[in-house]
Amino acid sequence: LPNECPRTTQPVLLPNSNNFSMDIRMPGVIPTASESYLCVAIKVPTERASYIVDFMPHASMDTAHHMLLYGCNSPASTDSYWECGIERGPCRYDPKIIYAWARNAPPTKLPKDVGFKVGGDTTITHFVLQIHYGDVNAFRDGHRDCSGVTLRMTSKPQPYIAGIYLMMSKNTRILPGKRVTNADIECTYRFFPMYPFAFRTHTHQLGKVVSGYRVRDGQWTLIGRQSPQLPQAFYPAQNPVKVAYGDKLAARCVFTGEGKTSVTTIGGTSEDEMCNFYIMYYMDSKHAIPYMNCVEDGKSDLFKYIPNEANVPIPV
Ligand code: IYT
Ligand code: CU
Repeated sequence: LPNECPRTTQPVLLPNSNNFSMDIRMPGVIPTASESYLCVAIKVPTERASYIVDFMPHASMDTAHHMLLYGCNSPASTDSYWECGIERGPCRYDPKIIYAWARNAPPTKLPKDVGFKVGGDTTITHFVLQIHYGDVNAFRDGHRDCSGVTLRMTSKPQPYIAGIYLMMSKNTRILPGKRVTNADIECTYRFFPMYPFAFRTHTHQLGKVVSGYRVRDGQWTLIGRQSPQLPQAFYPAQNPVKVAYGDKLAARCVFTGEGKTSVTTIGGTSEDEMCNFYIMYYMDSKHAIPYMNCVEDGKSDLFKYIPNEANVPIPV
């Protein structure tokens, strides 16, 4: 029945086990403008910690362009759903991306014994699902959208904890007409080992290719390289690297200013740009850190040695 959505549910317990599932859905919405973003929040059970071990997306391919799942302390609204584009985001502060679905991209699978920890002593008390709707003409027939994601969860502590390492540029300026502008990001890793298993790239219109590497003893090992014009999901890491204390993490976004008549800077609108390389990793639960950021500009002497593939646009 097109106008009856399964309701966003509180945890559904499976008998005699630590396992349960949470269904996070749009509550039967009709987006009114094309390219709009809608968000819905649901409380995480917080009495004790739990672990997300699998994602099962349910998205209507004809209307949902992409879905992002965030964890946060405080959703940006208490409404049953809200517009969460540029003015109001998914969370009041500090959103943490957990999952991405994009049309025509393969599903993200967590490795065995790996879970995202939420609730309990973590700062994640709510999930917020954000859906970007494309062409809303598909809603002219009056049907309602219930796209979302079902999380398979367990209260059983997992041996490895999943996390996200976000690399982003703050200072990039793309000059109009200039064929190539690189945004380079670089940080030295100073924590217990992490094991990347998936990556996601994000730019707006001007991004051509985004690549991320581990650099150790002058040797560059690719974690992932993708066109940000392809569906912006998490893709499997291209090499099974271990990132250890003292390694460098380096990322490059290649932009073009061709066809532009004004300078483009980093910002939230589609007229601005972003340069993001996300690494999804796991760490031993004994000393796991669930979120890390790197916003340092890359130093040119390191990037002199970046493999040439990082400069080669991916045809789309
Ligand atoms: C300025 C910028 O690059 N913003 C990115 C990265 C970002 C994500 C999160 C920055 C912060 C965050 O808390 I989560 I501070 C950005 O907004 N990226 C979008 C989504 O918001 C995640 C994207 O699609 O990657
Ligand atoms: Cu962006």
